[in-house]
Amino acid sequence: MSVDDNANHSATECSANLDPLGGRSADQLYASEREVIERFSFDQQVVSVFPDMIRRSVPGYSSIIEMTGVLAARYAQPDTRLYDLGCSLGASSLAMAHLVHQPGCEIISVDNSEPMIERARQLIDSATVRTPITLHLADVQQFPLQTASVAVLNFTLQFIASENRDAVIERIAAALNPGGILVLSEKICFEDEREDALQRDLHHAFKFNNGYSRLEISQKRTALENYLQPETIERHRQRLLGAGFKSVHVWFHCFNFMSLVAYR
Ligand code: GEK
Repeated sequence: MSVDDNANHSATECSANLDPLGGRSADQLYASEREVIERFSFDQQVVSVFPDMIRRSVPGYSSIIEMTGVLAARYAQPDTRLYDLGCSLGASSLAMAHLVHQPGCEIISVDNSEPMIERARQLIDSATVRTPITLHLADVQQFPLQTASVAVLNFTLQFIASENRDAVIERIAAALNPGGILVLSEKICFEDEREDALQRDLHHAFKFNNGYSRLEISQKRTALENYLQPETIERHRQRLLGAGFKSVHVWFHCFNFMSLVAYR
């Protein structure tokens, strides 16, 4: 069954939108028909509904965040940095901060959206954590990286222009100590066209099931076109190995979303 087979479902039906970041606003940004659909941007409107939006749009989002903390707790090395690049409201940072117990660690969280960082600051200031978090408003493509044991790119690389992705991964590889890891989570595409179409349709069914209407799904897809650019798992693997990571292990995969660990 395709998502188009169920026409009467709408975002307003989704009232259970509590989330680990404390956001309670339902995402209805694309619920009304828009004459002009501008490119998606991480602005104040998006920030105000972001926890609900990402949870209802990314299969396995909560597990990926939780396991980012579990992975960081295993691979963090004393007196090193842990980077959360494209941190949004700091979900991955908080997951790491709760679980990382190694002494002298610091979590450095970077995002280039000012409203995101402002809201993240409020959430992080009100949390009690084991490992401190420092927030930076900056572009991850320029942000200087120092000696680290863990780097996280949870759904961020997909928003960086394809031609700049090698450089971002190379800089992360250079900053990571031997034994360190990169957690990379991304929306992906498939070489085979039919497989690609099927996985995209299943993702739309997931969103539909989470209360997004066909109109919302279609308008959001238009807003993300040419901005969120997915790549195949193979392309990611080649880039990571080319940058000097020793091995790459996909630990989560659902439809056209995956998360991998790259070992330095
Ligand atoms: C989470 N990791 O909750 N430099 C810095 N930040 C950027 C850049 C850039 N060049 N490009 C995009 N961003 C988070 C979710 S959301 C994913 C990450 C999504 C930021 C952008 O401002 C946004 O906050 C984030 O990357 C992507 O686990 O919304 O699909």
